[in-house]
Amino acid sequence: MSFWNYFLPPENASAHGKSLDDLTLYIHLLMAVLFVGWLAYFLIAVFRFRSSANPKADHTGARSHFSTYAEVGVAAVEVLLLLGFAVPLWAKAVDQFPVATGNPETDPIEVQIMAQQFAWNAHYPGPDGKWGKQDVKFAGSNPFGLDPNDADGKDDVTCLREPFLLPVNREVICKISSMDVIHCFKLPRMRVTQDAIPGMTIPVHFKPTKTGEYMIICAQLCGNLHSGMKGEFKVVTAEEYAAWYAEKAKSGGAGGFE
Ligand SMILES: [Cu+2]
Repeated sequence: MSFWNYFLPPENASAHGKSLDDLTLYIHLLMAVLFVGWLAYFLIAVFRFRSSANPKADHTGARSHFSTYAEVGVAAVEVLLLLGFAVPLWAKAVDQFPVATGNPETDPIEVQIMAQQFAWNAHYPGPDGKWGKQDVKFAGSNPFGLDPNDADGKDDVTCLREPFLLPVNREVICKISSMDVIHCFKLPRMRVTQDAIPGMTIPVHFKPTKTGEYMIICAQLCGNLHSGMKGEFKVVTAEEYAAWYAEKAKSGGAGGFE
């Protein structure tokens, strides 16, 4: 690893990650320009208004209206950036949320992610595509509150405190929730960060573009073992994923929580 890698984010492995990395770079460049500009202005002011050249204080100050016009100009540019770019781009990003079309080969993979002190759990609907019934009264036996007697839940795939798998080059929707306190589902190499809030289910989507093993970290201080709240998931080929999913559907499932 080179010296500069310590200052850079980990290598991107998702489809949308490049745009986020570019945005981070542009913001840093803009900040660098502002830093140099303001520093230059500060040095000019310190030199020009030094006490030896201005022995007597000037109580009137600036006489032109330039600063007022500059303020109005800056405000106008900011309104343009917000209404002309930020709001439309955000609306476009929201519209790009992947939707299922009924094709099991290409539909987005949906995974429910349940955070708990201090681990990560994943839940898939299983080969029947139907989520098992969930109720808080079953949360004592499993973090998802899966009903052990529900037929739809028998083939559900659950990964409790163990790595889960995702296929490469396919949209994934993670539905994030928490069973105790506020955590944060952070996948550094997927450029995904979403708070996990008890009582809420918040979807995030991404598309992994490289196979490999990836880390989940908790990005909200959530208790005394927060720093150890790590999880893992693997991005594999479509075939490996299908084989794992079929195998897991046999052994996992809500029936196992009786
Ligand atoms: Cu946490």
